[in-house]
Amino acid sequence: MVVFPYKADDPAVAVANMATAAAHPRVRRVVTVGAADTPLLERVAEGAAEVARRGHAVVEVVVQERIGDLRPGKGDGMLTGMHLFLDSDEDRLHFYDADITNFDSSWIDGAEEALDAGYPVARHYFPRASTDAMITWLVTRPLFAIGHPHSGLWRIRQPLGGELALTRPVVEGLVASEFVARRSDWGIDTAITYAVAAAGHAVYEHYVADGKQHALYGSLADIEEMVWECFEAAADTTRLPSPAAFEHVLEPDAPAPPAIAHKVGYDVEATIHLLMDGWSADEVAVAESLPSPISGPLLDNRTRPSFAFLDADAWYDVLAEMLARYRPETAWRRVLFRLWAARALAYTTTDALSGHAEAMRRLEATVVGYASRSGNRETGD
Ligand code: GDX
Ligand code: MG
Repeated sequence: MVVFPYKADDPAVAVANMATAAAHPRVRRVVTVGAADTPLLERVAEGAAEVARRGHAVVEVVVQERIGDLRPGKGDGMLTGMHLFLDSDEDRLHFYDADITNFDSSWIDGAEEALDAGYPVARHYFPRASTDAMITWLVTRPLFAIGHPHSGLWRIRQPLGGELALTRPVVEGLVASEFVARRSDWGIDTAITYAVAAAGHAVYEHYVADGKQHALYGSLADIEEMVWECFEAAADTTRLPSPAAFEHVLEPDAPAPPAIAHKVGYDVEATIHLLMDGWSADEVAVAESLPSPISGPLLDNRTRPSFAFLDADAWYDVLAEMLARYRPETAWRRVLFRLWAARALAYTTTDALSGHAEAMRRLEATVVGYASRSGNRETGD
């Protein structure tokens, strides 16, 4: 069974992806789970009816249920997909984002091969521009490394990836997990990654050499909600037990194709304005409550751009402070977003200028360094 969570993407792309999945010989059921407030879902449903007439698979479009207790978002979409799967007699569940424009049968094949080989979890990973995936690189993997330094959790390459395949027992465990079942927002991917590792399942990461082509965002403001929801989910895992050792197979990667290596991930100038504009009194108060090496240069942004202070070491300190003090309230969320945007700018104007391969090497080395720094602190080394 293949599930596509869907919100406001191009309906033609979503329908084409449903058709690709429905034509796959292994696929018996394809479901697009739409957000409740998306008028475009009707267009997807019309296209899906046509796909259903042509192929062997059952093809459906449904509106997501209210399952979690956070913002109703992609998480409710994926959880609805999991419930439908458990109510069916299918034995494997694949998820793919609905907006992938280079989705073909090889994505399903790659995951099926890993499941055939006995892995209960297959995840796709792929080359990305060095300034893309700034939540993965600056939030999720660092927080996993800081919170669970001795676990393999932080080694998972794309812990936020929406492309993965799971066997039935894995889905049963996820639906039964309170931590996962409440995650109706962007935190769902983080929760799934953590819960799969915590359950001890072997994870196979399949490499898609061509990368994933999908709808791009304009400025980093478009993913502000994603930043804090992914932060909150990852921060919550730091209060849970560290996963014990689990098998993790990583298919070897390859140099990024030129189109990806040379792509700029976001608009730098627009992001500088995000950092500087619209400080509320509450945000200033939150920023002032942080230690002075962070609060001083951060608050300078009220009069001039200031982000060079956030090198990798300073970012570790910010994350550690945030883990200790953060509250899921507007002012904290806004300050977290500003700090994250500042760190993204600092990285983009230094490490990212050294070429794709070197920038990726430094990003990976930073995560490894965070795990040793946190691990050494725990053992008092
Ligand atoms: N049902 C439902 N409900 N689907 C949703 C909703 C929602 O409220 N919001 C988004 N989606 C769908 C969307 O249509 C797409 O198929 C998928 O979820 C991902 O959303 P998209 O807007 O394409 O996000 P983006 O920026 O491509 O993020 C993906 O990569 C991130 C990352 O790796 O950094 C996505 O898989 C994220 O979960 C992930 O954090
Ligand atoms: Mg997308």
